[in-house]
Amino acid sequence: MKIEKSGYDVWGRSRTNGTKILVPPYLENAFKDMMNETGISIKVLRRNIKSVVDRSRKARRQNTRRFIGTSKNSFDFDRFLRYEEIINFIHNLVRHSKYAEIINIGNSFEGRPIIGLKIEGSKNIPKIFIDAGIHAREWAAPITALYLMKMMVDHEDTLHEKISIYVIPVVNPDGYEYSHTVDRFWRKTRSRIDGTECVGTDANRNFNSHWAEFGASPDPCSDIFPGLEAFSEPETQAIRDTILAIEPDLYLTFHSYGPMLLYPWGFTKSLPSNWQELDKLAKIAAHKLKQLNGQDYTIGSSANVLYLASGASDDWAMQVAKVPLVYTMELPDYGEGFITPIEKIKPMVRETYKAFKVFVKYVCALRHINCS
Ligand code: 0X9
Ligand code: ZN
Repeated sequence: MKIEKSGYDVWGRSRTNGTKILVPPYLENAFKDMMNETGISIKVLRRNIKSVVDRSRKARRQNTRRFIGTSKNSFDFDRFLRYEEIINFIHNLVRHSKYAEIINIGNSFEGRPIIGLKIEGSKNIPKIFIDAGIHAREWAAPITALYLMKMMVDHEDTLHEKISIYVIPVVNPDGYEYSHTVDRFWRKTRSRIDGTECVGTDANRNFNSHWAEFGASPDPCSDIFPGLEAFSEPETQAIRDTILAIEPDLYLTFHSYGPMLLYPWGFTKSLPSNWQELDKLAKIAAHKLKQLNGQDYTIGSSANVLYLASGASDDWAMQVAKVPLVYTMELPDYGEGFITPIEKIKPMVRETYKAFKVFVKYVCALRHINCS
């Protein structure tokens, strides 16, 4: 039986750590029977995930303070933000910056603007493009992107005219909002197609690189439905067009959960020609990630350390857009998968910033620029 089709929710699937599956209560017995029959051993990690969701909701309410319209530092990374708050956060940063500008790269299926921040210098300096929130429920990703934006603005005098950085913190705002308001574990976009009640496409299967070949399901109800065709989603079109226009030296896409620092390919276990460079740089970044809070990032190509899955933004960026350095960063799991405890936000974003600085330094050094 295809697990993706059936009301089960596959969370993390790893060659080394097994697969975590969210089983709805009404399927518990059927699931146990199925695993018994196939001889797969199971371990119940948590009986009632709703209690975890409720707890994190309560914490969010408690930490909701008014920061809109005040100084750029008033949001203290002590809760997750709704999309409107994220937009306000970005506007605030720009208001307090000399160089940062808002970028609007398109609209989501439901019409939300997909916005971000850039600090752009002259043509011949290195460029980094970062996105987050392709997957709705992975809230660790957008909050990390916001922190990087804040740090960029804080250090803008050093960065300006040395490197251009572009950050889109929520690629899939419709899904992100839906994961706040209706279904905490929503993954896909919220696009509708004729002939099915099922909603959404997995944006990270919708890119035109071996589209729909691996790790995808033709069932629109599946969480890994790649869409009816490549780039069917306005969100992936926006990322495609932006990457093609910028031609970055490095593309970093934030997901959760890992911790893993993945490089292409996801469509084959073969490695890209520059895998040694990718691996070496990832190891330097992982060293920094470990230094601060002891996080142990797994490094490798997606297909080798995670699973075969094609049509993802990272593969497309390297294969089609010819971005030389590409990573998917799966931010850490703190025991509850996609529910990052709010007290872990600060350690997570701070350690990620350390790794980000490694990437900045590296792409600058390639062009003999000192960005530290
Ligand atoms: O499956 C994904 O899209 C990513 N993992 S997640 O749990 N965040 O959904 C991993 C994508 C890795 N890259 C490729 N397979 N190309
Ligand atoms: Zn993801």
